[in-house]
Amino acid sequence: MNKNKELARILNRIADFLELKGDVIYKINAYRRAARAIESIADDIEELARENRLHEIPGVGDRIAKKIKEFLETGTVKKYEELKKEIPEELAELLDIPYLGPKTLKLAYEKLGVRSLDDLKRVIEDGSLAKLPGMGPKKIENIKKGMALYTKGSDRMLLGEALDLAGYVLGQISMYCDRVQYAGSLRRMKETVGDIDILAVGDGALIMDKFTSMDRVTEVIAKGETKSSVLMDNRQVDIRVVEPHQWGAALQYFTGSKEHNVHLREIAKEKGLKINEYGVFDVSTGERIAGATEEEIYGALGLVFIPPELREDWGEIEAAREGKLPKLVELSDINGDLHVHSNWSDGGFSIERIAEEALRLGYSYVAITDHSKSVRIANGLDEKRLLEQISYIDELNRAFKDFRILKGIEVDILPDGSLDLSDSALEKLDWVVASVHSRFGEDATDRIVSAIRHPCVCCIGHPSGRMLFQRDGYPVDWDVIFREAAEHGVCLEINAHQDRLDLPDYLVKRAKEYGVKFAIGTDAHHVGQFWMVKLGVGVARRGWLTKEEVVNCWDLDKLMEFVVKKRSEGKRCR
Ligand code: DGT
Ligand code: CA
Ligand code: CA
Ligand code: ZN
Repeated sequence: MNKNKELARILNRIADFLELKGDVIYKINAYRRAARAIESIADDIEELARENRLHEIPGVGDRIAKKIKEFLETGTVKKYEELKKEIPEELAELLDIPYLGPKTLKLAYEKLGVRSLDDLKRVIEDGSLAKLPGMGPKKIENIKKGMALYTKGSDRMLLGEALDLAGYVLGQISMYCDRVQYAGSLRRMKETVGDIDILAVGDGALIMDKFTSMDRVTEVIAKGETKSSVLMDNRQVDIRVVEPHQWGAALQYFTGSKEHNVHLREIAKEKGLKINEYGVFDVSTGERIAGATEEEIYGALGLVFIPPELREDWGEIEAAREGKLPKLVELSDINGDLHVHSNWSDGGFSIERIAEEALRLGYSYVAITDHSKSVRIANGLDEKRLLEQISYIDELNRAFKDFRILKGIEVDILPDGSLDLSDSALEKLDWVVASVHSRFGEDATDRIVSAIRHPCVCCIGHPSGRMLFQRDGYPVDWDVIFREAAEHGVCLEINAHQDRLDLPDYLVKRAKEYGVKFAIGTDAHHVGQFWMVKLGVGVARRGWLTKEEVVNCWDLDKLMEFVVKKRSEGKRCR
């Protein structure tokens, strides 16, 4: 486990323990916020500490900075060790189960002696949990749902996590390989990844030695001449060494998906060919006709090259045969980030620092979209502070040429569908993201439709509300939302944060059919999180999007025209 993750885990555990003890909520949230930031920043925590920059991390004040230093010096945190003695660790782990709050868990622990997942299953099945005060059938149903999510979640990892692991492995072994690349669901940029599949060409014995002796390896599951598997951070990483003339065939086969490959095999069969991880062969003569590159493989089947993100058998093979594959959006097409939080709400960085980072990335704009007032734990902006922020940004913008900080907000969509700030305030902004942050159990269609019809709204933030491994989204009639968004010229966000990836890929593809436009936003709370835009582009590509359909590939003028048009048409409709 790397240092950032290990530290984040400890801080989260402290929060869990405090929660079980019923400590005050602001203290608990402080640990969680710091943990979240540390886990997702690209910077190495040791380096930040060495450079005396710990305070730049959101949520890290003096108290937590002290704990971080303690951890870096001693490998642990005293407070954590003390708490561990008071509360069984296994119990704290159960707090990771969605929909199972600390109050319920505490009760179950004290009254029914629940200390483990098995205990919890037992008290649900024998009905004793349902008999505790405050427990109803709905609550029990939710806990069951949470347990299913929890057990499902634990054997897969987030895409961001997988990229990090694979990046580490390639960094360790690429100098010993003639060729090396990751395949599998990771290459397809799937939102979660089971295990990591790596392919290499070169001296097998040497590569296997280096691969199995990397620092972060905790267990060698298998070590052979052409295939090995190890565990790192409790995740499996497989490697295969192949011959150069098989490279394309192996890469194609192990990239998958299985469904895509099955369909390809059918096509091969129709043509009297056979396809496997070694190549494409003529069945009647046994002659090998392709294998060195993926282009060759697809070509032999009468298809153009299909980008990995499309290989799900969602129609890409038919499209490739007809020459109708879309030209997919690329990371280099992105001109700006449209969802960023500053230290005016719950972000860790000043607007100046965010602008500096956006410039460094070559962006032409960045939207500051802090929370609005009803999101209290995030220190959301009321009208007065928003107006202050607006003049502040106007001032900063004077210094730039060919770059603009967009005045924005992530305004809350209230339960009745109205927005958390007045029209007169919203009209002063360049970019308004409207998001649902409450009542996740209730159908949100009407709320979102009201927001779409509001003249000032440019974008619906994290439209489904789901959090990977944590909670399902609220129920929504997607066809209604897609139709309305297309009709009123409102973007749906592809929230690129690794915990969200919302709108999910398959819904992006469906929405595209309605003519909806999309905005990719990282939801960064720290400049070290801007890299997640890559994940958002992955989702966009999996949803078959071109750069014309992603508004942050547009230049600033075109983007602002889109906003102005929506605003004037929206007003006419009212
Ligand atoms: P994951 O690891 O669960 O996120 O998903 P993948 O897609 O990486 O699946 P994995 O690791 O089991 O296998 C990697 C690729 O190998 C998979 O995408 C396609 C190929 N593959 C594995 N098993 C089969 C199979 O039974 N038939 C075919 N045609 N391909 C397979
Ligand atoms: Ca895999
Ligand atoms: Ca695998
Ligand atoms: Zn939000």
